[in-house]
Amino acid sequence: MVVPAYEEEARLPRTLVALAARPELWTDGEVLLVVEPGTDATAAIAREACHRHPWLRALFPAVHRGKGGAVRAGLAAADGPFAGFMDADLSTGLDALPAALARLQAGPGAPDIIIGNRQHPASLIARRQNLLRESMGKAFNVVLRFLGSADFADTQCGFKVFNRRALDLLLPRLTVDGFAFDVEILLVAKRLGLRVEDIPVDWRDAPKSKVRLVRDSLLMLKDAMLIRWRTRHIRPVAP
Ligand SMILES: Nc1nc2c(ncn2[C@@H]2O[C@H](COP(=O)(O)OP(=O)(O)OP(=O)(O)O)[C@@H](O)[C@H]2O)c(=O)[nH]1
Ligand SMILES: [Mg+2]
Repeated sequence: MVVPAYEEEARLPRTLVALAARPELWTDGEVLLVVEPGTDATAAIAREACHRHPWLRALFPAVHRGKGGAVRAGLAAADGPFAGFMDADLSTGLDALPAALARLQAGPGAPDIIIGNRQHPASLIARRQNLLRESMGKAFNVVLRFLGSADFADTQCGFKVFNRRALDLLLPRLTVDGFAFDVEILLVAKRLGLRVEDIPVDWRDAPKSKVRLVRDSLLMLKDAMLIRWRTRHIRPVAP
C-alpha cells in the first residue's frame, strides 16, 4: 500500500503506530511511503521508521510534483499481484484493506479496482469534513458526472486498490500530478473497460488538510476537463 506523504510530521507518527498495530495486514505485503520534498521532518520520521519496521519502505523523490505524481511513483515501484494507496492521515479505516483484497480475489467476475466510497450507504463517517469542503466535494462530483467523467458518487476518497492487470494497463496512461489524478484513474479505467467496484469505508476527516480549497478546486476542474479530452482515444482492451 502506497502512502503519499507531504508535510506530514504532525500526522504520520500516529499513522505509523496504527499501521504497526496491524501486523497481520503486512505479513505478505508492505507499506511504501512516498515522501516528497517539503520543509518539515517527514523524511526523517520516515527514514527512522523504516529502520524499525520490516514491512515499511520509503521513496524520496527529488521533486515535489503533487499527490498524483507521488502515488504513481509508488504504484510503479510496487510489485506483487495487488497494490493500492491510502492517505497518511489514515482517514480511511484499515479494515477497508482486507475487504478490498477479498473482493479483488473473489474469482471469476471479480473487479479489477476497488475504491472507497464515503457516500456509500454502509459507510461510517466518524468525523465529517467541514460543510464548505464537503459541499465543494459534492459540487465537484456533479460537474464530473455532467462531464461524463465519473460513475461514482465519491471519486476522491483516498483509498483505492488495484489488481496487477489494472496497474499494468493504467500506469503507462496516467499523467496528472494534482488531486484530480483520482478522476483520471477512474476515467481511464472506464475507457479501458476495467471493472471498478466501490466499497463502504469507516472514514474520519483528519485536520491539517493539504488541499488549498479554491486553488486546488480550480486546478481539479481544469484537469478534469483536460483528462476527458486527453483520454478520448483510449479503447476497451480484451478481458
Ligand atoms: N507526496 C505528496 N503527497 C501529498 C501531496 N498533497 C497531499 N498529499 C498526501 O495526500 C494525502 C491526502 O492529503 P490530505 O491533506 O489529507 O487531503 P484531504 O483534505 O484529506 O483530501 P482528500 O484526500 O480529498 O480527503 C495525505 O497523505 C497527504 O500527505 C503532495 O503534494 N505530495
Ligand atoms: Mg485527509
